[in-house]
Amino acid sequence: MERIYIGMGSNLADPAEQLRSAALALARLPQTELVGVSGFYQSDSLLPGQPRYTNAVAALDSHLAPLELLDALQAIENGQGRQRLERWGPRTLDLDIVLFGDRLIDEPRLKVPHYHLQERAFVLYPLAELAPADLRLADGRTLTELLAACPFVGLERLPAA
Ligand code: A4P
Ligand code: MG
Repeated sequence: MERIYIGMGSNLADPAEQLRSAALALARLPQTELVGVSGFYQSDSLLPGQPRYTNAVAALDSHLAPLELLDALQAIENGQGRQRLERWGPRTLDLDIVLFGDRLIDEPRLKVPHYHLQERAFVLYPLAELAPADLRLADGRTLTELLAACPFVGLERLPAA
């Protein structure tokens, strides 16, 4: 059983509802328990000309292997109407494996920790609601250090629905 953090993002078709549906789908995964879901945060898209994003992080305890989990996440994305028309295009749902226990994974289909974790406030701040502050990445940095280097700028925490 390993503690896994999933980054969730949506900027189409009622993003908050997309994230709530995704959390229900995560809770139904086999060999997996949904431990928690952070609050929802809105921010501008990193790419200009796209609608604002709503992001959150979910914590799971799971016996699934990393690639089994990736397959399951992609099935959930597809089930919620994700269309991959262009890389980084707007999307109904994006599910990224942010952390998988303390594993370092470097496979063609899966890089963990997620490559942009340290520069993305919309992942770090929701993650901090669920993870211990002394959580340590494989490279030795703690979550507290990552937060200190990534200001809470441009993020808006939405009131609980
Ligand atoms: N992949 C590799 N590592 C992972 C991982 N740790 N978790 C591979 C999930 N997938 C991983 O992803 C492309 C491929 O990455 C997958 O097939 C998988 O094998 P994708 O979801 O199909 O494509 P994408 O999401 O367009 O690319 P990517 O690189 O995941 O985009 P990002 O980095 O997620 O950026 N602005 C705000 N405010 N909030 C956002 O959430 N997101 C993006 C998209 C841009 N701007 C944003 C946000
Ligand atoms: Mg993605």
